[in-house]
This record gives sequence, structure tokens and C-alpha cells, in this order.
Amino acid sequence: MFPKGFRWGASTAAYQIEGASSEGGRGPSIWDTFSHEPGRITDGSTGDVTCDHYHRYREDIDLLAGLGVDAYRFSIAWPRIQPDGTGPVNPDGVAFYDRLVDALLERGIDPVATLFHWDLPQALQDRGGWFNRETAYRFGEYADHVGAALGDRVRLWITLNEPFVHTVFGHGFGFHAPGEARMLGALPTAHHQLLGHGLAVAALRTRSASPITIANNHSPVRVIGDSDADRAAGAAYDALHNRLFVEPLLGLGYPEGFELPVRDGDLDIIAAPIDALGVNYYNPTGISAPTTDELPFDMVMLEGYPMTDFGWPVVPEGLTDLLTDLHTRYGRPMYVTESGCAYERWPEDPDRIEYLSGHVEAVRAAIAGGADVRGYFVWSIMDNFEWTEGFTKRFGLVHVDFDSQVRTPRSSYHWYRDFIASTR
Ligand code: GBH
Repeated sequence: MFPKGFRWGASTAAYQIEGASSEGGRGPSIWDTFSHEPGRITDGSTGDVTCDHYHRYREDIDLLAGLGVDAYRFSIAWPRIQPDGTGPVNPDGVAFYDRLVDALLERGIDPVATLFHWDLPQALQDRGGWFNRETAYRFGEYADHVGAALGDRVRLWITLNEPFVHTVFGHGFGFHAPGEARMLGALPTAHHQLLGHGLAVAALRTRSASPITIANNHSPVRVIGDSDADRAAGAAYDALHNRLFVEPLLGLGYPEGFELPVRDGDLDIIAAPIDALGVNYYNPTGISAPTTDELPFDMVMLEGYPMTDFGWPVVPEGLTDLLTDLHTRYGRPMYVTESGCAYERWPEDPDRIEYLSGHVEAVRAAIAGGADVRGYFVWSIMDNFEWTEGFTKRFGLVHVDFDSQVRTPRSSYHWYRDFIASTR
């Protein structure tokens, strides 16, 4: 059984679904810039139109209502609220999210809003982006504006989405926007995002009574090899992927071994109390001792598991392990804020049904073992712009034809609807 009040949901992010990239006074974000650079996106696509959700949100909310979800997690595009990342709000931008939130509430769906899902206003990037600590203060101001506009109706706040991925992919390897490849030199962007998180929490508390969390990407570490060096590499990776973006938020400070531009008072700001941990889970990571001096570990493909179209291993028990470990380490309430898989097939998608049934079962097992898990959000309600992979990877319960904009529920949509109903 799932506990009373457990919320079933689905997730999306603004740049991946909204389109209308130059409508309603929206300013450019780093993802507009990046996706328009030749060679960055596998199929040369952009988020200019994508699911056209900005115009079709009512139809998309109908799909959510048809699923019977309790909650819908979406993200707010900072450049719609403040086109250049500073100053007064853009009324048309606020009006869009006003309509969205009201339409959700009308259908009995709790709005769960993420403030930052990687679409930094380009004007802030031009001033150094997350390398510049000023961006954290701008983020706090933006959070205050959003809290003032929507704080009476958003039911759960998520400050940042996966600061790990934004730091590592966006600023370490460079295959996400803003395309910086500074390896461990990316770490200041981690500290500045977390500083922004703390400032946003403080601002939201003055504007809203709703609980606040963060959506961190987590990956249980599977050490490949049995030497001390392999185990040390596993611990180093675990500190980077699973601890660095959580422990300072809980007042535990940063794990050792990272060079971060921490100033006096920062750790207090970052430790502003939060109400839960958000967990985005896709797969475990295989780690062994480093064979180069670039990083303190090597990442190794896990073998012996089925794989999604993305080549990511399907390991449902990894989610039980992860939630159990996080419970043991931190003892906080948790939400699974993303869980899902890329499979192209439609309208029948038995692989996705197997994936999701395995993962909800894994959550059930973690709860049975004592973990306090309060919700599960499928990534994603519909196919969308999958970042570097463009439209070549499809995560939707609903298939989207990106030429006609026709939405067609896959069999996994019907499975999830029936599953949710069975837990009532
Ligand atoms: C999330 O990121 C994002 O929040 C969301 O926007 C996105 O659409 C969704 O997931 C699907 O990608 O190297 O084979 O071990 C997911 C972060 C980081 C999870 C890379 C899987 C590596 C797999 N991902 N990770 S592998």
C-alpha cells in the first residue's frame, strides 16, 4: 500500500514543451542560444515550437486530468517572468502561469512549480551566468516575484532542477547549455546555484505557506572492481553526484574534497530549512578507479541490464536502494520528482509499462522499508524537446507528432491511469 495522501503525478519543463519562444514578451534563454548553434543538438532542432504547450496547455491539462494525477510538476521560464533576468516582472509572462495554475486547480490537480529548469536568461549569461555569484541574488529576486504572483496557489515549490546536471553537463562537459567545458572548473556554478536556492527559499517563505523542495538527480553508485582504488573512486563519485547538492542544504556543509568559492555566511543561507528532498532517478552509475588524471573516477557502462532507447540501463531496484540510502543518511520526507524512460514505440509501449511498474514497485518497497516517500512523478506526460537529443528521444506517456501537434496517449498512459485508480 501507498500511504494516505501520496501524490501521483507527471512532470515537464518549460523549455522542453512551451515553444512560443519569442511570444508574450519572453526574453532569450541560454537554451535558445545553445540550440540555435549549429552542431549542438543531434537533429538540429530547437525548443522554438516543440509541443506548443504555451498555446495548447488546456488540451495538455485535459490529458493530465484523464490520467487522474493528483499533481502536475511544470517549470516556470525565468525569461518569461523577467526577460533579461532582472527588474520588474513581465505581466504577460506572469499571466501565462496564472492561467495554467488556475486551469490545473479547476481540474483538481495540484500545481507543483519548479523555478529553474536550466533556462537561464541569456542576459545573465552575458554577465557570467552561474559563474557569477550575482546570479544567485538575481535568482532570489526572481523567486520573490514568482512567490508574490503564485504563492497562494502553487502547492509545492521546487527551487532548482538537477543542479548536478546543470553544473556537470552544462559547465563541466559542455554538452548542455551554456556549453562550457571546464571539467572540475565548473564547480563554482554548483555553489552559486545552491546559494540561489537558499535565497529563493527565504523569499518563498515570505510569500507562500506551501512546502519547498529541490529536485536533485541522484544515482546510486555501483563500484566496478574490488580494489581500494575502485572503492575510493566510488566514494568520490558519490560525494559529487549524491552528497554535494544535498548536505549543505541540510546544514551538514559540503563533503570534503571540493574547491568551492564559499564566503562567510553562505552556508547559513544555503541551509534555509526545506520541507522535503526531491529525487530524480534514472539509473545507477558504474564507477571504477580513474585511468586518466582528468577526474578522480572512471564511469563504466553497467552490463547485464535491459536498456532504454537512450542506452540507459533499466534497474528498478536501484530506486529502492537510493530511497533507502537517502532515508538512512538524511531521514527526510522525499518525493520522486522524476522517473521515466525513452522508448520510441507507439501507441503500444510495453517496455515503458514494464519500466514504470517496476519503478512504482521499487518505491513501494522503499516505503515498506521505512522511507518517507510522499509522491511519484513520471517523466514525462508527453514527448518533448529532449535537450541535446532534440526530438530523437521520447519519454512521453503521450506520443506527440511534432508536425501536426496531435497528441496520442500510449498504452502506458492507460496503464498509469488504471494503476493510479487501483491505489485509491
Ligand atoms: C532529467 O535529467 C531532466 O530533468 C529532464 O529535463 C530530462 O528530460 C530527463 O531527465 C530525461 O533525460 O550515462 O547512461 O549512466 C536526467 C539526467 C543525467 C540521467 C545522465 C541519466 C546518465 C545515464 N540524466 N544520466 S548514463
